[in-house]
Amino acid sequence: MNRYSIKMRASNKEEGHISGAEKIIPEEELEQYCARLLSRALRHSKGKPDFINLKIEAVREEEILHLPALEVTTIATSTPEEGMAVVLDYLRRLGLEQAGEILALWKQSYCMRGAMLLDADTLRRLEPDRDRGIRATYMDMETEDAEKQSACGGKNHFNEALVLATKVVNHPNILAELCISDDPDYVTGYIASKEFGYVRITTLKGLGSPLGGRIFLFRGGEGERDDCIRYLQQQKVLVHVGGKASMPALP
Ligand code: PML
Ligand code: MG
Repeated sequence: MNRYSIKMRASNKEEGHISGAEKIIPEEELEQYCARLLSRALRHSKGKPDFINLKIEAVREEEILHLPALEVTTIATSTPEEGMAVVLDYLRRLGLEQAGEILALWKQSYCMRGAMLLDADTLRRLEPDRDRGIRATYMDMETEDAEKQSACGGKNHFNEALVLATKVVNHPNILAELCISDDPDYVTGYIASKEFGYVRITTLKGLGSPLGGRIFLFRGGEGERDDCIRYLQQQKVLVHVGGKASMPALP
């Protein structure tokens, strides 16, 4: 099957970044998805874009890594403090003694476009560009059409985050991912790892706060870091919900 990667990003001079999304879809759905992503860019609550970029690239089947979606658990919390205590507990389950220090560093990711890549042991930041951070990209969810289309109509925080987290924590040198949304109306966040899957925490920040960011916790050497960054930014991944299959071997 011929597939294409589509990436959309929209911005304007007042707001800066307004909206972004990506898909990996069969050729016959390309025109339909371009129209949907354009519509998403044009109708965003943050404002009207004065710049929209649609990037379309062919993807060969053999380039795609197929992964089963992480198992999802939801933990109900009613305050950000309770939510943070849950994250702390899961970090400790991973044997990370500096869990408190890791939580304190999370704030540094709030103004970044991508995620912080943090050495879980030395707590050294490993991103080559600290403002940009590391952007995990080239990934999508493989589901029945109806579900996928509804997910594409507007932003579906949960689906998009599950896809991203599944890709990220499947790299052998990533221990976990931590995420707080930067959407002021969205207070659910998560911690994900291969050990315990995707743990949704229903309140991880205060309503109305635009502050959010991601940390990818890394363990490994210099060469592994470069390989990990290449995987996060370039490996094409399709995440299967309720199924499993893996084509190219994991890096
Ligand atoms: C974002 O893209 O703003 C992050 C979304 C986090 C989703 C958490 C969830 O609903 O499970
Ligand atoms: Mg966001």
